[in-house]
Amino acid sequence: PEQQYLDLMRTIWETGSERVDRTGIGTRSVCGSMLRFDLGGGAMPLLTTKRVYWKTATRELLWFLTGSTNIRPLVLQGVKIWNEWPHANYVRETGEAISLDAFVARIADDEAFATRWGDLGPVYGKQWVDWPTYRYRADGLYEKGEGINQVAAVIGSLRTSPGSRRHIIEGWNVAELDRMALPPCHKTYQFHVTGEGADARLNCLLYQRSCDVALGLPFNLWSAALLTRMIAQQVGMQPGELVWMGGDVHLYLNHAHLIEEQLARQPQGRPTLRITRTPETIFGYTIDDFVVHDYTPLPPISAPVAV
Ligand code: THF
Repeated sequence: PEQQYLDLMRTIWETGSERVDRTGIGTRSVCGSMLRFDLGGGAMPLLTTKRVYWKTATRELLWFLTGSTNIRPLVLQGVKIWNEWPHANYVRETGEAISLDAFVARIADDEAFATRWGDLGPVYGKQWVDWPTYRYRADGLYEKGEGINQVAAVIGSLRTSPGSRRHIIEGWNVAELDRMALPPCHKTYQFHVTGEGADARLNCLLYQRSCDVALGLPFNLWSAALLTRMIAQQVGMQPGELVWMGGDVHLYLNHAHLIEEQLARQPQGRPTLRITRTPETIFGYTIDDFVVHDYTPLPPISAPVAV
């Protein structure tokens, strides 16, 4: 299964079209790609050709499910993956030349500062569990309605009408894109059920509009598979297949050392995930509920994230 990832990486590196992207770093990019992973038997798309910090990715997913869009809860858990964006925003808006580390320390120490400067806008967490709605009044104006919890709704629809073709969690709220630090990359999750009763299997198709194959995709695959496992557990189904589809699928030019090193490595066995407890709801999981077995990856390969 991991070979698909390595093949994709090689294809982009060897044949991708080179261009300058939003970040100014430059990428090699292809349009459209698909990966498929069987999640049966506890299998997870967890790369072994470099160490992937699956607990970090798991904490991020649990943070999405809380509805939070502020980096502070992540910072307090030592998760650094979203820090660059609020830092860049702070430096741009205030002109203060504060280092990333000093900025992050302030987010941790000063709650009011974090409230003002640690928010990413209405990103994943907000859209997943509290998508805004509007109630139109008789006079033609409208007021704010109840938010929609898409995750809870999908769990409900999987239980009541498993054969539905509308089991969708959508992050791309067109009206709010301009207030997001970054519009969603992994934007649409569609769930699909095959088989019935005790044999029912939950499949997930993720459409990702933009994909940083070297840094982001290992996290994105883990998280999508984990979300599928959690939802399957909640609705009493077996995990089926994860189908990943990418739109602009790219490698950053400053990740060359990572790419060359990783492509020279061989996959190391088949890691599995055990979920040790079934919480009452999808919102009740904690980091300690997840145990990974048989994960003996090759060493991490660090590379800078493009902001
Ligand atoms: N922007 C870009 N350019 N790439 C991305 O992967 C990305 N994301 C999220 C939003 N914007 C993105 C942020 N997710 C790492 C991993 C995921 C991220 C951001 C950064 C990262 O640096 N990973 C390192 C270290 C991990 C750690 O220190 O815990 C790694 O080696 O994996 C993709 O959705």
